Amino acid sequence: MSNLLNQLSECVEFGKVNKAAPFPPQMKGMDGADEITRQALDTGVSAQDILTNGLMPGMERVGVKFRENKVFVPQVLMSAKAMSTAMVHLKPFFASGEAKQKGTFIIGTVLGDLHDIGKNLVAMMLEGNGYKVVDLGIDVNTDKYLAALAEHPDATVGLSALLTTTMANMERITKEIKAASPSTLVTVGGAPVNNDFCRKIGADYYAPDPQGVVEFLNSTLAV
Ligand code: B1M
Repeated sequence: MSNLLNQLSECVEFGKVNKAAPFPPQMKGMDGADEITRQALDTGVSAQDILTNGLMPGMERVGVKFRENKVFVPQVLMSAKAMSTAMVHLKPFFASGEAKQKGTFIIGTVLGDLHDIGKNLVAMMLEGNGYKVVDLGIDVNTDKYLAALAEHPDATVGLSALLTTTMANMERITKEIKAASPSTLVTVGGAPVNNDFCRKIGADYYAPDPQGVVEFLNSTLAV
């Protein structure tokens, strides 16, 4: 069983989606996340075990390598694809409550901002690390965040901004979320954002990269 989980970690780490996938070249012809997840379920490994001890360690290694500039956006996207291919098989178990997720994270790119590549990476990395992600997309106003919070009151909220001009919206949305729901943790990120700005606008945490968000949530929320 641990052999299958190790193989699965490697599929996520190196972005091996399925047997037919030519990427990465060194794993050509080998089973990928798709086949190995099915084999693991067929041999009785629980969805929880597959997520916690197979997929998540692989995604964590990718997050660290990405932070250290040892891999780049395309590799992370392939890892996320391998991860989501595996998750298709696991979702029915999570939906049934048989397997637990670590917490819920609501994420969106703020009003006026259409950049979503970084936001998507954060979302993928969190899913890969066992969190339920509610992705509100781009150009997200306060009402949408608050509507999502009404559905998921214990969630942490993440705001992404890539434009200096939309940092003002990040500030306004953070303040409006905090006014409506003072106990909600708000994390912020994106190229023009930094720790000083985070403090100035009253957000709780600034993460420079997806792994930073994962580590923050692991240290504050994880059960
Ligand atoms: Co735009 N754009 N863009 N753009 N774009 C930038 C951001 C810009 C720096 C380019 C430049 O001029 N050099 C510049 C902003 C300048 C500024 O504000 N100071 C810019 C501009 C000006 C514009 C337009 C205004 C251009 C125009 O129309 N005149 C326009 C604005 C549209 C709008 O949003 N309203 C625009 C449009 C676009 C495209 C649509 C063409 C496209 C976006 C496509 C898409 O996202 N689907 C685009 C792109 C691709 C870029 C660049 C080239 C790349 C951005 C990117 O995806 N980077 C960018 C220049 C550059 O960065 N080289 C640029 C890769 C991504 C992985 O990084 O998003 O930083 P990033 O995410 C990182 C971290 O920031 C962090 O994690 C990620 C991984 O490390 N992170 C978080 C992000 N969100 C986080 C949230 C967190 C934590 C971490 O917690 C919640």
